[in-house]
Amino acid sequence: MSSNPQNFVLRSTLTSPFGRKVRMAIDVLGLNDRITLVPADTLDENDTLRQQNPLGKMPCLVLADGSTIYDSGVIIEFLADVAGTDRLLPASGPARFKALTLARLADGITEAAILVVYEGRFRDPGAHSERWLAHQRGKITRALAAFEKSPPDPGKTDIITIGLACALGYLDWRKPGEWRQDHPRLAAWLAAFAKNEPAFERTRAPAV
Ligand SMILES: N[C@@H](CCC(=O)N[C@@H](CS)C(=O)NCC(=O)O)C(=O)O
Repeated sequence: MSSNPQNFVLRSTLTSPFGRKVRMAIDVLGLNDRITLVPADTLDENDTLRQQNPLGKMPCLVLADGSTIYDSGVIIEFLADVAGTDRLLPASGPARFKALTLARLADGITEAAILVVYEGRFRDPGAHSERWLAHQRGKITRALAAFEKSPPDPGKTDIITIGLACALGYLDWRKPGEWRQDHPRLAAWLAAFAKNEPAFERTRAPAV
């Protein structure tokens, strides 16, 4: 490790599920001392987030030279590289691409859940599109079914389990739809994972 390690700024709220993925990775990789969390407001057009990430999305990692890295999966790969480990993602080969694909599947649950939540947040109640909501809920249901059929190892913390735990944590928190009843293996998986990986509880959004 370099004698003068670089520090970083993470733009994210404590409530962002994608931000939680990165905060979990930071914790697991032992990088807490090198990262300062600076909250972002995605709705504020004057927030520098929009210069740091033209998409205006968090999380966004700001390096010492002002350059930025996004999105959450890329940030996690970068931080694992900084920490000099491939424990979160195999370095190469079929296992790497299998892991990246499953990690994207988990992220897709969060993405669809966010769109369901945003429908309620951005549109007036009378303007909600049930068709659109059902379309997003279908993605969540199918992805949950895939993980229910074949849950990852709850004893392992990696890019898949971090993403899946944050997705399920977000479903529990924002409740875009009930998931526990129809996915008992996944509910048991989350409990086992949370027991094994304390970073999950440590990164839980604070109660409001
Ligand atoms: N694919 C992105 C998704 C990030 C994302 O959707 N973040 C949400 C907050 S959890 C956001 O910034 N939403 C504001 C917006 O979409 O304008 C990632 O993995 O980082």
